[in-house]
Amino acid sequence: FLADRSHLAIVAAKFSCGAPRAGSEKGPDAIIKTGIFDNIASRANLTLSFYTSSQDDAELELPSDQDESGLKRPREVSAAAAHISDSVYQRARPGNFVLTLGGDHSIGVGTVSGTSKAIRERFSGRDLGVLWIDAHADINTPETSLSGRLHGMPVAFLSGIAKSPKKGIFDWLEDSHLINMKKFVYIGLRDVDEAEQATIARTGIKAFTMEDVKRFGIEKVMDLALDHIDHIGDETPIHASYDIDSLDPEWAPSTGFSVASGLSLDEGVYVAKRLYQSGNLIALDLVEINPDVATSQLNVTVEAGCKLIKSALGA
Ligand code: HAR
Ligand code: MN
Ligand code: MN
Ligand code: MN
Repeated sequence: FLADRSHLAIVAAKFSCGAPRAGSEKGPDAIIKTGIFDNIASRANLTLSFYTSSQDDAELELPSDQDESGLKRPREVSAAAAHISDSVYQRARPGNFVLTLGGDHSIGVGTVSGTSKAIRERFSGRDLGVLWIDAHADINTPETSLSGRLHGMPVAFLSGIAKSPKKGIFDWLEDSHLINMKKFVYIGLRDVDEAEQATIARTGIKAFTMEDVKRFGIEKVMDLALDHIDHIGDETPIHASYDIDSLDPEWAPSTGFSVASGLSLDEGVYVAKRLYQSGNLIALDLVEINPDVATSQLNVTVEAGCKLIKSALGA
């Protein structure tokens, strides 16, 4: 196994500044409150460490939340992501498995850049593989985004397709943070903006839409996805960034951008199990659970999230 599975570093990323509506900053506590980690630790003989990074944390000193360059709250989001990036890097560098609980998906700029840098150092220059499981492609740039919201852009910044538009806005991203898009795969797409579709087609990014899942079945899609990331079988380390809205709204109603016809919970769990079985999973994000949306069914969403986490950890 590429990560030390006897220690789990949990990062609670309590941020929602990258999304149009607040609430997902309460996602981490909704998961932690279930007691899932006590169960996992006692059953799997695992030690845990928790780290919380919050937008209310005075220590963070987030800059003011003004809109700029067509972006909503870019300095806040950039500063938070930089902080997360370093937190994840510090934990992944010695070989811990890092689980980050979001938060909106703008924190993905932080999590994936952190493991990317750590993996390059741990394995002398190796590239990270990334599985992005999401209804959305999150690959808008400041120029193409119709919303200006940064949770719709993390993949663009991680790939270098989007550049820092200004000093203080994602100018902390170094080459070692960026990912090789040849080792990047989407699963679950079904709400992709026109400009995003053009970017995916132009750059040849591997994408399995929900149509593909329906046509080929999730088993075949995972075969192809894992094979794409690791086609020479040299054990490419994998970071999975799991947006809960990849699941069908039936299983994940409490999220900001539900899209119909998503993954069933069984399919979502299968994805997580295959990641565990690959032996190459070194980090997992679970993002976009929003306790303020469909609050009466929050337990359904949280239960689904817990199943995904447990499956990816082999618990
Ligand atoms: N594509 C739209 C935009 O850029 C909506 C993005 C919504 N993103 C998430 N995360 N919920 O996947 O604004
Ligand atoms: Mn997303
Ligand atoms: Mn999404
Ligand atoms: Mn193979």
